[in-house]
Amino acid sequence: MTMTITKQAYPPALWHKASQVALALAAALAASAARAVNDLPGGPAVNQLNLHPPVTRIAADQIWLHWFVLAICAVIFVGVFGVMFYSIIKHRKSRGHKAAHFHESTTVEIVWTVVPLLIVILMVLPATRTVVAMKDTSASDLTIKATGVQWKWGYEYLKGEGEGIAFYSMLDPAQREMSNAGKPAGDDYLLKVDYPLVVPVDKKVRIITTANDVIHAWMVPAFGVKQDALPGFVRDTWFRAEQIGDYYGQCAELCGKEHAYMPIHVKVVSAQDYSAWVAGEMRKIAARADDPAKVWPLDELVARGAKVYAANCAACHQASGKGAGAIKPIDGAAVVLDADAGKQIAVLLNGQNNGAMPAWKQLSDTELAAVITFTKNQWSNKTGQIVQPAAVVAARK
Ligand code: HEC
Ligand SMILES: [Cu+2]
Repeated sequence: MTMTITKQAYPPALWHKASQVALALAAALAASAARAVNDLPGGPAVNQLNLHPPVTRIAADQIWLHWFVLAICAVIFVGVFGVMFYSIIKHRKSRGHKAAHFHESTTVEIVWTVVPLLIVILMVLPATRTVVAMKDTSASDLTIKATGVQWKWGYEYLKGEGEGIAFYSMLDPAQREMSNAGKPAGDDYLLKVDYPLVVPVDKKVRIITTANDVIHAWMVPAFGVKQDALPGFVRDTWFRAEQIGDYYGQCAELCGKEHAYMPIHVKVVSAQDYSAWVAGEMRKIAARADDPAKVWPLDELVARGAKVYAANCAACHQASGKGAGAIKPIDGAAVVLDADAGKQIAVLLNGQNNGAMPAWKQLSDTELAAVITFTKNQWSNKTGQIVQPAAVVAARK
């Protein structure tokens, strides 16, 4: 007996559901077609089929290997199937072909052992060179620890320019809202972070990976880098980005419900821009470390101020405090000797003479208090005055 399955064989509700799903799918497709999404430079491209454009030697080598092995596979494929179909068609029974009966052909056995071995060696040699290079994290200019945390990345600059900088890099909150609302927008959807990792161009950057909770993986396709981050272990990888730009990646190890929300954004900048960024971060660190409510003794404040002066003021006012030409001396200056410290605080916060003397707002309260106290007690300026950070805090308002 045959049974025909008709539409009525299913409960009508199911058909209804199915048609709804189909409709929703069609709507989603139409919506995604309508939404303009462009390639994200350094990130994914629309309808991307190939690997990411490489910005490191290693990534370029990987792509070369990929095509090299694929070409060998294609040649083998065509060769094997060519011989097979040729033999099947040419030597078919209907043509009266008689099968050969032989056993243990040494020649054939040697050929089918040696030829594949040669092919394997041909592929292994360049691949091994690249794998060894990928693992060689020695002699790096910069070492950064990347810690996978559910669900963000912690970065710590351990060695090299920027040592001491540390921050968390998380998905930009606006992206989260778009995702919650089901309204994706922008080419960097779910790839935008609050604080990108900043590195200099053409420098060897060693990334040490580890994790706090579960296994994550640090991956940036344009660098050809993907390294597991394991709790309780450290692993490392490296890259030397050869082009300034923004490069994107994602956690590449399923790590929980928000695995898709821990993107990686690496900003590759010029050496100068990197130094400027480091200087800015260092100032933030210094400002954070200093408690502006602290009351300092004179000698400590002067010692701290001497450093601030050497780093920021000596270039113009000279180590002697005597200035030069249009740069007024600080040694013996009325504003410095004045019993009202507020006058000098104002000069430093606002600058003077249309910026000929720059404003130093970006220094922390403690740094400003220190350098002012230093100038008030250095050279012939023996005022004995102490300016505490609290006075600078008050003057900023
Ligand atoms: C880019 C050069 C430059 C740097 C750097 C600089 N100054 Fe000046 N500073 C000047 C010039 C120029 C004047 C004189 C402005 C004027 O003509 O009134 C001046 C004036 C001053 C005065 C007022 C002197 C007076 O008699 O009016 C003080 C105080 C002072 N600087 C302190 C500092 C301190 C402290 C620093 C470091 C945090 C510093 N300056 C860094 C260029 C500089
Ligand atoms: Cu993860």
